Amino acid sequence: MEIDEAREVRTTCPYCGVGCGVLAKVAADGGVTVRGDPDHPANFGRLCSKGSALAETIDLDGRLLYPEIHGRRTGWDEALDVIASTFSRTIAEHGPDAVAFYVSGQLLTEDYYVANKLMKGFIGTANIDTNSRLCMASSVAGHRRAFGSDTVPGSYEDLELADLIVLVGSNLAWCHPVLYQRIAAAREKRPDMKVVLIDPRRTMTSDLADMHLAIAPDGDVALFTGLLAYLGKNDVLDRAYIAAHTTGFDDAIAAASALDPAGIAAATGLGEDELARFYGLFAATAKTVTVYSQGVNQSSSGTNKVNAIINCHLATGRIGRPGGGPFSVTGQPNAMGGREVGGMANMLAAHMEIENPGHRDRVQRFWSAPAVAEKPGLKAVEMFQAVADGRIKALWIMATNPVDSMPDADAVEAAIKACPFVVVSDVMAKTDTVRHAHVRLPATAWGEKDGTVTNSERRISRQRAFLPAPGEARPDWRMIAEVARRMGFGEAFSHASPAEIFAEHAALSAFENDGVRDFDIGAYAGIDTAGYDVLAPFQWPASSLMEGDVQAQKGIQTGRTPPATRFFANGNFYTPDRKARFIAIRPTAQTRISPDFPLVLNTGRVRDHWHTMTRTGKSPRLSQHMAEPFVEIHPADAQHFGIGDADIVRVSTAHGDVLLRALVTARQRPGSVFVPMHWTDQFSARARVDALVAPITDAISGQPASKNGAAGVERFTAVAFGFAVLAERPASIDADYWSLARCAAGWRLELALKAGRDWPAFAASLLGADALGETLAYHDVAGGHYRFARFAGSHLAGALYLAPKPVAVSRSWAVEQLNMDHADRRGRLAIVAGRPSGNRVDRGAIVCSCFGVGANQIAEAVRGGCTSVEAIGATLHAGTNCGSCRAEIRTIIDGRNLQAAE
Ligand SMILES: Nc1nc2c(c(=O)[nH]1)N[C@H]1C(S)=C(S)[C@@H](COP(=O)(O)OP(=O)(O)OC[C@H]3O[C@@H](n4cnc5c(=O)[nH]c(N)nc54)[C@H](O)[C@@H]3O)O[C@H]1N2
Ligand SMILES: Nc1nc2c(c(=O)[nH]1)N[C@H]1C(S)=C(S)[C@@H](COP(=O)(O)OP(=O)(O)OC[C@H]3O[C@@H](n4cnc5c(=O)[nH]c(N)nc54)[C@H](O)[C@@H]3O)O[C@H]1N2
Ligand code: SF4
Ligand SMILES: [Mo]
Repeated sequence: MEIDEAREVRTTCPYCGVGCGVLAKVAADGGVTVRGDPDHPANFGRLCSKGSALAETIDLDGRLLYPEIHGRRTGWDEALDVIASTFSRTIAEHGPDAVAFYVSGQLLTEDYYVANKLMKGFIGTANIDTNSRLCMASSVAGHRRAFGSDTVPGSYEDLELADLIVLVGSNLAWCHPVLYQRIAAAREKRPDMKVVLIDPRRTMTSDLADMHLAIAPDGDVALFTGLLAYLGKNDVLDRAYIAAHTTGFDDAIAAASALDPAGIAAATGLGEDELARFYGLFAATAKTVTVYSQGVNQSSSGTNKVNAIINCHLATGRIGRPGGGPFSVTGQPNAMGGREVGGMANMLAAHMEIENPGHRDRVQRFWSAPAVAEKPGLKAVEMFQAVADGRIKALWIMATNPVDSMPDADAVEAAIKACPFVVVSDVMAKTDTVRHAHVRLPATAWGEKDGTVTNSERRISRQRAFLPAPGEARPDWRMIAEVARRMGFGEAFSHASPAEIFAEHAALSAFENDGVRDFDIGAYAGIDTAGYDVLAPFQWPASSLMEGDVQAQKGIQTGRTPPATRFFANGNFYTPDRKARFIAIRPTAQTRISPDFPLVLNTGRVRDHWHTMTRTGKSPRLSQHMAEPFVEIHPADAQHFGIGDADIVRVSTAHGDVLLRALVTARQRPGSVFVPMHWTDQFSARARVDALVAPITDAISGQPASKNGAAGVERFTAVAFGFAVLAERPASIDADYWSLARCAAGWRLELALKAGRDWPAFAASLLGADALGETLAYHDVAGGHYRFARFAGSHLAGALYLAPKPVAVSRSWAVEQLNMDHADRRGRLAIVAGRPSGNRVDRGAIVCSCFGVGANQIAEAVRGGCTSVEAIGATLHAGTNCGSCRAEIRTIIDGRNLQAAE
């Protein structure tokens, strides 16, 4: 690929479903810079902390660069031949249901389209499922039940136009930060706008909320059926809309009236007065958007939660209107694109239904396919169970890391290990899943590949390459098409470029559509390579009848914003009678705790890490915010279980156990603990949270209930705690608990050990033993303290601090020492002492990752008179770039003010 060094390339962020536009530039020295695209209608120039740090994640360190068979480097031909022949032989011997693909919402639409076409149309089974099953399946199922199609009705603009935003099970401040910022900016202009947050935890998103309802786990069905009953009782209904465009209202109201206010209060864990306030606010505010995410989807009642929310919007006619509607925000950059191509086991391409013979026939004719799958395939959890019991004998995993992210992850790992043939395509050489692959295929990564993604508001944007493919890495679609060709399906997989695949996808969306299917981008069916190269972000629908609009959408390139599209303000749903369905739902209790496992286990995300950390774990900036796997526990529970802040805790369930750092905080709901999903065996000794999660799923959507498990906690009795900074990553770490994180000039390491060691030998195993370098050590045998530092010339090669209690050394200070010159002996002694000497400040835990500003500096500025986030920004720069840390800065200011008032 030719790279034009002077040019900024317009592309799209590869992280969350907000789908922000990014401008990437490669300098003459190869250095990459990124900034937000001011013309992209998702972000208008903003980027969050993860997007801003993209340039730190694209080095080739740890990349998989060549195909491998059984760990041996090989050529593409051999690898592809082995895959094609093994899949063909397995199908011939055991039938098409004996093979499967497990794919990802991080594939580009073109990759996803080809994978789905091969499996459903040519291999002839629907055994292709995706990590979107763990993510969006309940929203898809809820949409299809209510609307007859998987349609997100609204647009981001609605978040700015609303008078009330209800955030349900969504930590928007950390997981969709640019949407959060758009809401914050809108509210600055219109202070009357209200925000309600419904989450068992008081997350950073509560910073924006006028009301936080700390709901009991899975209390949402009771809350929203209660709301529907309230709307009915108080006659806050749009009767004309209900009559003209819906069916099933009476049954839904009858079911919703099952609980009286006291029953709703009991089921939701909320007070009757707060419930009345929330219901009153919802009833009184016509322009309401209800945004929901994994607190809704990842539940055994996930689909019912979605429909309980949609019922309230249908009853009030608040759907498809500017500032009004239910809004399922998507997680992955291409969760929506995957749904469009039908990448789930129970869907067909272009929003058609696998159970519908007419749809199957249409897709079969369009593809000239030999064998379109006739029944839904296995959903993710069932798929890995089928791998475990031998029904699936050949598996291809693409762009996802199920050994870490699937529930009952140890069982999933065992299934993959036992499977006769496993292919993994990934960008990294070492992940917890890649390590078990028989064939490893190197994929091109973000910045190296071309294609499209669809964001939460149905906006399709281009990802564009600005870097050459490294080693022999190839785009995913090409690997799949090559295997298809070798299996004898060459004609249907002869695409020469992603542009050709996109054109085919667009043509299928319009094929015999006539307005009966929501997903229609027929206006792009004739797109050629030149058109694809300059394709501006556009929202669907964009049918061939809307060519004029397509011209208008090109306005983006010239800075004009295209009009937002919305569905359903005037009905026209995609059910046979074009009416929406109310779903009659009765709340059911979902308590899983027991005397052995007395706490609710809730799992989710942190601000600066992405999933299994294969990319964000490379960024020193992003790795400083939360540098360790942790368990959030309420002070009352911590006291009850004898756990102190910063202790190591063993969290266990019926499925497995992990070791995590205790983070005692009143923001956590009593009776529940929260564990982030990000840490893997690559970064910690034993912190894969999905090893704890039961494979319980929603009966309708098949989505795992990853947020309401049952767990026990126990203090891990360590004789020694340790902290180290290291210039090089150690080859192995012999400790019961360890956790590694990248920092600017190396690594930082946390340790805990059950038994003592020969400490000098232990230090040498971590820091190496360069005979030429200088070492300084301090050993207080009686007190149990040992400190060790090794220098290479005037540089610090590493420092290790061991203590009988959690080590109190300032992390941010120690990390900085790796960067500094230590010719001065006093400075060297200060390192062994673990204390900043004279002029070196301790910044404290890093809050602002863009400018590396720590909590101590912010607290100091507050003491010095800064009373607002703006004042902190003016003094320290913190919070003035991406803005992702502004809520945390405000929390520090409020905390200080509280202390001052006491
Ligand atoms: N920083 C960051 N951002 C991301 C990602 C990432 O890995 N890191 N991943 C992306 C992806 S793929 C996704 S799917 C999204 C997810 O985005 P979110 O859904 O916002 O993130 P989570 O942290 O999984 O869960 C959200 C909240 O649900 C709450 N919750 C738990 N149980 C319940 C319940 O019963 N009811 C209610 N109402 N709430 C409950 C949790 O306490 C948690 O705060 O984020 C995307 N953005
Ligand atoms: N307990 C618990 N578990 C969860 C969740 C939770 O909240 N709690 N959330 C669930 C949700 S919502 C999601 S979305 C999943 C996410 O879970 P995963 O999909 O397993 O997580 P990622 O780390 O994003 O994995 C993506 C993989 O693809 C690789 N990759 C990156 N780019 C490319 C590419 O272009 N091509 C190829 N072939 N590979 C690439 C990366 O290196 C990485 O190994 O986790 C789910 N699991
Ligand atoms: S909000 Fe952040 S992570 Fe999400 S797309 Fe935008 S820049 Fe990327
Ligand atoms: Mo997700």
